[in-house]
Amino acid sequence: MARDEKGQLPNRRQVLRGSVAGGVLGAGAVLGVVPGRARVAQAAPPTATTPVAAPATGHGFPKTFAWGVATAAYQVEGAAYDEGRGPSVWDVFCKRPGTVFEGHSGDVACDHYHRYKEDVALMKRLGVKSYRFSISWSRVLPQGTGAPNPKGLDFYSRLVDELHGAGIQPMCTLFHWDFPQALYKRGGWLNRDSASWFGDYAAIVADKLSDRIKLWVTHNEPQCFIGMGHRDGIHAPGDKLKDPEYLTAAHNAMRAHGRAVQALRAHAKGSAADTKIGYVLATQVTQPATDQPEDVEAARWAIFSVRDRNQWNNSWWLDPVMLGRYPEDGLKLYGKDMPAALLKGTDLGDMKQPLDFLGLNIYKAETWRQAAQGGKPEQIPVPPGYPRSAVDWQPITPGALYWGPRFFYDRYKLPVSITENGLATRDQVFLDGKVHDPQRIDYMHRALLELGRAIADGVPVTGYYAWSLLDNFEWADGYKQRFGLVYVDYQTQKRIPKDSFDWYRQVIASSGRNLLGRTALPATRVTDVGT
Ligand code: BGP
Repeated sequence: MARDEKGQLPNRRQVLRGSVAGGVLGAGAVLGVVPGRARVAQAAPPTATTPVAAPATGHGFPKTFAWGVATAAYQVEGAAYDEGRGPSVWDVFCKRPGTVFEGHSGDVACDHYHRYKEDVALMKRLGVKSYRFSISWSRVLPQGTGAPNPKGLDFYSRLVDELHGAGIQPMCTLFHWDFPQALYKRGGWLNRDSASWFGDYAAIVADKLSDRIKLWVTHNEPQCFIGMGHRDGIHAPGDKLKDPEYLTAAHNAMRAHGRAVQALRAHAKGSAADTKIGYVLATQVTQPATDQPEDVEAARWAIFSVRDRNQWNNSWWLDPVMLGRYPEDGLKLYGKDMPAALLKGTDLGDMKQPLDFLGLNIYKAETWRQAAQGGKPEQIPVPPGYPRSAVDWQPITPGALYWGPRFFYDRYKLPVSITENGLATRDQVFLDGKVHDPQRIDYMHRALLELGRAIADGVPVTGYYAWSLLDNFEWADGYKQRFGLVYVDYQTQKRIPKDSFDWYRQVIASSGRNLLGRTALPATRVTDVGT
């Protein structure tokens, strides 16, 4: 596995750092929040940024809640060379030796391009209300700009029709990392024109599909495609830019987001009020070690501070887009490495376009507390043996689904949608022909209980999209990691719904009500050792 410059495992989602805090947490316990224990809003006086707690019902999923599943084009479509699709940076990256686990690529993936009807039928059986998918930019525009490829656009048109036929609302992500190779050759995100390239692409997609798509996302996780792709070099296109260039690429990606929002609003058909546009972050969530207000504020400080020169912070990627400014601590940290030109002109205003929701991809949380009185916030490390998924960066921390939505809503005041949440496991087909994945069920159960609690405490959450519908091409991990509710045999393309598929089907059918009282969460706070 690739290691970073310090010789450590790559910090995919900021794997919790540091040494063990002796005995603060039993290894089998899970960092999270215990329903029924004192809630923060009860323990602490509400502050200007803290929503006042609604009476705790333990469940808050509204009738309109978008129970969903998510995928992304390069991870599931395959058909990489079919019907006029142009190459993306991922096609090229995968062919470079040593980049992706065992040389895997998305050439075939789940063959969703040819099997989309079967996959939509699976979603219908699952009962999801919404499906989040992404469009391959280079399938629609093989050169990234210029003449569209009608066959590429038609594929998405047929997919959207199929979804509507199944009563499933599409949520379309314009960009989920597969940047057109032709535009990369023209400078990629370092080229200021990248903003208008992306805006023009958004307009073409809106012209074709906005009569049937009302939910839009511009970028998925800019931290990953810019940070991991252009700074760490462990994702496509595999560049290792120095900070000034890395910050320029990030800046242009956020300008592109602004352009795309403008283009979507200008080209969307139907009533403007029906068009809902969001931006999706790879969130780095923190949760407080206890309900005490000082720990809550330590966690809040940590979630929005820019402390290290890497992409794993939230506010560098959100403040410009939501508030029209870069965070002060980040500007101080980068100093002269932040090109002064980026702060001049109208760029920041252009990035800040009105949005309808903030998309949060939430997989885990760090735990923070205030040290001794007058001390600084500090992170509590994950103890040895702590529960983890099959990926290094994912300790099991369900409290992320409470504190993440709450902190992000407090700061940006936008409704949030959980655009991804899920667990990687090493699934297999058992002797009985089924795929049993109790860990995924337990993970999602805990996560949804916490999310329901956030809603009950007043955070507007519009939907939850499980990552993922299908096992798929997990980027540099290839097909090693399985995140799906449906198992995919990549040799035969046979789909086998896992146990979690049936479990989620029942959750959706009951609008989340059957989550109640099923299990009491085990003691999960760092202060609850020994239970
Ligand atoms: C998110 C991506 C998804 C998916 C998921 C799983 O960052 O938006 O595309 O890949 O993470 O994580 P990973 O593939 O990095 O293990």
